[in-house]
Amino acid sequence: MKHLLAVVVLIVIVTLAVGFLLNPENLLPTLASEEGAFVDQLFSLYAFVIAFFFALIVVILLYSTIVFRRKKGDDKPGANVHGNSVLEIVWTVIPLGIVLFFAGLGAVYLKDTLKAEPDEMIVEVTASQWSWRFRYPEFGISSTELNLLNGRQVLFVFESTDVIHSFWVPEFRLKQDVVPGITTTLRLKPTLPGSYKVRCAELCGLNHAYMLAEVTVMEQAEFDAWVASEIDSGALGPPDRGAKLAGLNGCLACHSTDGTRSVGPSWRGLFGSEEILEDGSVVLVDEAYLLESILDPNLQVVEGYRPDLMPKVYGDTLSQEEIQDLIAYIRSLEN
Ligand code: HEC
Ligand SMILES: [Cu+2]
Repeated sequence: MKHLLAVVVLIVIVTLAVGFLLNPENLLPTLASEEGAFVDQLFSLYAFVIAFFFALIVVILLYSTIVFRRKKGDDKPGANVHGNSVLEIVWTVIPLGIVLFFAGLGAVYLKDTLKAEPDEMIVEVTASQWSWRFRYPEFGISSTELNLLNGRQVLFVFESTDVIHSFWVPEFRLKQDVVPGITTTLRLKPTLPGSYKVRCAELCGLNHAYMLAEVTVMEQAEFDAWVASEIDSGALGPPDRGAKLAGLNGCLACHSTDGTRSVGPSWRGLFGSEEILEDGSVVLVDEAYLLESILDPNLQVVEGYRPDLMPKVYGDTLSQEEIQDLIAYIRSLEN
């Protein structure tokens, strides 16, 4: 009886201590979405169940090893135990109950996170190796930044142009795979103004670790000002339009504009320079060469870079005009 009491007290203490250490408030970044609150509640419940089983096993193990260790001179064999049906039933039924309880709770929370609100804002997300693009059909604008309104639910509609990516903003907690060939969705309601980052959570190739996008949760006035400035940028000249297109089409995920080498050659000082190709020949970078490099990247591969990395889709996905704007932009980076 004395031992049982000691063990129970120790189990309670260890459960509370470990449960507290595993608390999501200590482990996860700040919470910035309504749906994320369910995730955190589940997490802290799990943490206490995990802590309890940890305590149950480790306390009994250590207590028995220390308190019931063999006394000096005691050479008798130990008691021969053949099994205990009551104990076996108990340790089957209780965990089963716990698992079923969590399954039920998970279903209830999942239903809540999928619930649509009438004024939700739609954001169409396109993921490519290795960049994110966001289209806001309500305002007719596209951006490489994800700007959201504090307190307004968003319906994300995801598409991938190449491989599987995964949309994840740790502060929002929820995560959604972005799969080529199908459309996936996710609902979220941001609840805390601030700056966060989208991180790709599915290994998607060479620059996966750099597949980030800025997220800003803002109030109405700031959001309206941003929408207005994006709409104004429709009146830009060709090089500035090209600069925007380079971001929106993911070119900048592989090409720098400051001279640093990335997955592909930098665009700084490219125009008018002489480029050495894989077959040893030398070409002058003029408009015709740029056009060809964009439409058919494998025709002339730059020495020291891998062929087949640059997408071959731009002839289909970009208009003539857009390609001319991009060329104008690369040209403007002449020196
Ligand atoms: C996934 C990475 C990736 C993306 C995205 C990408 N490129 Fe490239 N690009 C490369 C690589 C690698 C090379 C070098 C190999 C070659 O010549 O094909 C290259 C080469 C080029 C060249 C020739 C550069 C030189 O030094 O001669 C141009 C021009 C170019 N890309 C334009 C673009 C434009 C415009 C876009 C966006 C519409 C784009 N690229 C998107 C990887 C990429
Ligand atoms: Cu990715």
